[in-house]
Amino acid sequence: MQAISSTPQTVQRPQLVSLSRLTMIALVGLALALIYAQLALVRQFDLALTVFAGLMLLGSGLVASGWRWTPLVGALLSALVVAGNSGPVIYDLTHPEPYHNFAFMVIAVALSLVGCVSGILATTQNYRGNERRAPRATTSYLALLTGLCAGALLIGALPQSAGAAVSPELLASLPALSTPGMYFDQTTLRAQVGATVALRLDNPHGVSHAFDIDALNVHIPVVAGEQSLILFKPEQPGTYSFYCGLPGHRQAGMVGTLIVEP
Ligand SMILES: [Cu+2]
Repeated sequence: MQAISSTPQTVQRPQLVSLSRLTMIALVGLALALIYAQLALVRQFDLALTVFAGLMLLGSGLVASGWRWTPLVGALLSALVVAGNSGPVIYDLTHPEPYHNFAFMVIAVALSLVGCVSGILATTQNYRGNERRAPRATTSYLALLTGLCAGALLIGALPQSAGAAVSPELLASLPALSTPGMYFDQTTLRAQVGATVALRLDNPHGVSHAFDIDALNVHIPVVAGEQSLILFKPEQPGTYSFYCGLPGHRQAGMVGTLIVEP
């Protein structure tokens, strides 16, 4: 047991165990990642990201205070970032095509994992009070996690190099479909059977969107502030629904109809 006086005036705060420091590093890393997401991915003020970043810094400060239970709060906060955004997290991790978003999410999830596990272990050590150093395997686990992240980032980068490239001039000359908010600016598109459909997908909105038609196997992501090329050739006449595949966006009204005429 640790020597902690029971009189409130002379309470001795325990020294930080190594894992508490690791929890703090993960929390600060997550805060920086959220700030980065706001600057580089969303490119506009986002209240949720700002609140989460503030919470991470607050959590890190709390862990630094040295109270025994605080790493557990750090662990919960680390887990909250990912669990509270599970939809976008799963979407970004399974869609490496907007690579910037994918890479960001891989690193954020890794930091969250580190913060969560180290926070729980640090709390356990704090209450047992007989071991202050991190377990020997910590370095190996961190190295393994870094390796897994690097592998995921490398694999995620592969389809990009194989993707079709189109010049900005050509892209600019195409008719556009835009996502100015949680909607498409056109809800009806028309096409001819056997004729190639080429559209520019403009996304002036501060969040990622996508143009998806399941029946035609068309899935075109577009990150915030960017443009993408929509290119497909319908072979069957009919009415198809297009939508944005980002979690919750379809339900929010990002849907439309493609009419393919014979
Ligand atoms: Cu969307």
